[in-house]
Amino acid sequence: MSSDRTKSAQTNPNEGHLRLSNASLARLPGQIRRPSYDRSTIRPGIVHLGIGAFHRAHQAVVIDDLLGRGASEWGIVGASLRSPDTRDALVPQDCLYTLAVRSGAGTEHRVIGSVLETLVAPANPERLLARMADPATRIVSLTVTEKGYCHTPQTGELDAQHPDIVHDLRHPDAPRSAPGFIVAALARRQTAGTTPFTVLSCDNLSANGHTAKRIVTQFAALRSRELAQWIEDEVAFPSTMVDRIVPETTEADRTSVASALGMTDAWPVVTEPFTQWIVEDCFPAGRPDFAAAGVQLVSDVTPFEHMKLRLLNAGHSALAYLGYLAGYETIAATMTDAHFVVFARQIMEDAAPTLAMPAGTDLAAYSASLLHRFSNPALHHRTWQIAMDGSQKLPQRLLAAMQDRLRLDLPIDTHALAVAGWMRYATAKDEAGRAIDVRDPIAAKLKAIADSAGPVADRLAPAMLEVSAIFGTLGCDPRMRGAITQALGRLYEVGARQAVQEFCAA
Ligand code: CS2
Repeated sequence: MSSDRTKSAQTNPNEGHLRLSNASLARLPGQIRRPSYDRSTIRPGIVHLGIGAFHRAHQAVVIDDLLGRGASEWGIVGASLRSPDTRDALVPQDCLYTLAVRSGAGTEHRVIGSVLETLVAPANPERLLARMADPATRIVSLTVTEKGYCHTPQTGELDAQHPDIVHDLRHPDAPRSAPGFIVAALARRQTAGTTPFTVLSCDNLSANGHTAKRIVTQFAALRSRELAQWIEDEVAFPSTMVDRIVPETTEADRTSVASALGMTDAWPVVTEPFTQWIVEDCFPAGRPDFAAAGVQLVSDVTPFEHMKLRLLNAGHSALAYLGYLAGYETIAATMTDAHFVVFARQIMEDAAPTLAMPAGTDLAAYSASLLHRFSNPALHHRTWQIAMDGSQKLPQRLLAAMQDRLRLDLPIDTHALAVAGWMRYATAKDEAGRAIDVRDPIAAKLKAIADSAGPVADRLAPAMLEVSAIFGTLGCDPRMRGAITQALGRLYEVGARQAVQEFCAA
């Protein structure tokens, strides 16, 4: 999930025009779906950390459906851990917002009412902690992106040197990080004798529940052994697989939503028709009747999570780096190039033997549906947006499959070209020598490596492979070195477009 903070969200488009709100709901055109329930009767039961576009287009829609079926104690309090932009956009409209579902067939608009309150953690950490510690809160869910876990992506362990973790240990009652807030709130509940909430990670991490549990307990142990043990024993961290493509909202989206609504919505979210949520059914503190809203409840989500990370997200990242370098602005534009379609399909085919799916799973059909979704011409999903935070995404999307393929003695050329694409992108210079605005927690380190190696595959690839937080010991494997150096060499010699074309012809 990528950040959807944009400067434009701070402005109030069409100032002076009618604004979406509880009071203006009745003035929406009749065909626009809106909350079917009385919002004033809804009580919060979920605190969500990371209230960006993804949450609002995915989990909050499921909850909106459930509120419509009478689950009135499961409203959402949404918190931003950094920027006030979402709160500033939503509060004047009573936290209502529009979901615009787009496909080639047109756009369907729906107003979502499940978010009851929005908080900004840095502005008032105490208020958020109080909400999380409130016995009415039975689920704390998260979409804080990969880097929000303050972990080492390769190992999944807490990074105890992370500046936010260091800060949160010093200021346990005014934390900054997601683990800091969760541990502080759980500590309060333990002291008060309140049952703990369930922690529901909805980020694209491998084994996201296990990873969240490991990080939260490791952080708690730095505060108190006893607290860590209590969390270990008492707190549930079900894993989930979440899926819906949600590009950043643009000014053009705001304008088109305003014209459909006949009123202004400062921050609508735009998405595709497809949505999927698979959740491990482990909620000792209770949960809404998720299944009634189409959520799949399973006992082990791991195979589905790996399938999605290694087919969808891997395909996305491969298209994002190589597509960006080839000059394509969006995923849909990249997919108009037949060679990139073949390449993305090959990434998926190569990942398939590394998966252990339940009987009856049709990976070929799943891959075909992904290629169809990637081609959705109505979504403006920028390659640049998906390219963000590569250091945090590569391990679970591309490297885990490469490791498994090496173990199975299978070639890794397809994935090597995608990783080489990331390396070239991370140098922060495109094929025409223009600067790339690389967003990544270790962007500066990557650029320094690139600057000292120069644009020479034989030097750059091994130097990048030494970044152990990303590659771990896999970076030392001579087969990795060989395949990635060769792929990067082609990227420097002929450019991404031709390298992909040659790859498909081979
Ligand atoms: C994307 C994901 O930005 C990215 O890295 O790959 O946000 C992707 O769109 C979602 O995981 C789809 O469910």
